[in-house]
Amino acid sequence: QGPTLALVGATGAVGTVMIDIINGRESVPWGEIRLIASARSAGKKIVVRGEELTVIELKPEAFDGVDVAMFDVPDEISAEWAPVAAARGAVAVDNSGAFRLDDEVPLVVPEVNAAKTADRPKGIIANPNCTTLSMMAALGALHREFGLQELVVASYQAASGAGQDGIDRLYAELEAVAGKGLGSKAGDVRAALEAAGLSLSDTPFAGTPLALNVIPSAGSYKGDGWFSEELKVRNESRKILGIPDLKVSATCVRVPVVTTHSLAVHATFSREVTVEAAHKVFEAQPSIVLVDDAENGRFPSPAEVVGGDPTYVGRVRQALDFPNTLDFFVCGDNLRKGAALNTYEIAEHLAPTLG
Ligand code: 2RA
Repeated sequence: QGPTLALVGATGAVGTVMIDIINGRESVPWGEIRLIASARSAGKKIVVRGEELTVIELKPEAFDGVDVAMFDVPDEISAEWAPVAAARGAVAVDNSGAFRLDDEVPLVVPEVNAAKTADRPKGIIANPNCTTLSMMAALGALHREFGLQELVVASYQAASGAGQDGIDRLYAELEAVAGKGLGSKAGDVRAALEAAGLSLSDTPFAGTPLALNVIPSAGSYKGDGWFSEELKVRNESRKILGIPDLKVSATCVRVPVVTTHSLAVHATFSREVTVEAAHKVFEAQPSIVLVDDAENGRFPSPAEVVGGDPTYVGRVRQALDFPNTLDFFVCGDNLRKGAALNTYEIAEHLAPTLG
């Protein structure tokens, strides 16, 4: 017998990946595993580690006897129910945005700041947004060695960041434009989508075609020119790395990729960093795979690494005019390390301390 693990949102997109991760583990530290979802999904049967489990409805009693409750649900559901789980004695590990910037809730990436899991006055631990997470293993490792001072990033975010609707929309758009020789005349992609009945007024992508395009808008507009994804990169990076005044500027862009976010990172350190030294740091970090032989066409790209657990790093360069600055490119599966995997790794880290 080990501690009891609950998964809230077991039937959602990230919940499904979570079950896949649990099923793929060689061994798990849990006794009971409990699946929880909305009344609509309660009663569904899902096989977890060879055992058919029945999804139970989200109610306060569902948390009785639970040691760790992982939440993969929208912000407002987490905001209401993570405190309920905590009040019933569980540690809530929350993948929504509801608590990430709460001073009494640690924001954790285990390979960067696992020790923070012990300091959880609300009984809640938050999982970062997938865009921030995709670069944290790499930045955390570099920061430990060289002291990060400034961070400028551009993201290339996959359609699945907008959930299943985002994936469905991308596939539908690709089908509508395929084989028509479009993309050389302003507005021709938009016209083809509209002709195919794909209205641009209800797309998850800012009213803009994603097929044959890139969109410099991710998340919701927050004023002064900034989108929520850009502010999350800034605020969450500062909190995870423990550098409250870190200088950060981000531009977040949606690209026609199904799953796996990428980021071009321009990171400045307190001392000179060579490519060789950076390679050594990346090679010593077990959750990073270094794919860096640009001369021979070897670098990470989403379609080549999707479905993988590690953070893939390549194109590592010492910035030509800035000796303390490294440029590099990272890819991370936004549904795995970016969401389900990191949440599960936090739960796994807690397991020996509970039950
Ligand atoms: C996105 N990062 O890619 C968000 C999902 N949480 O839209």
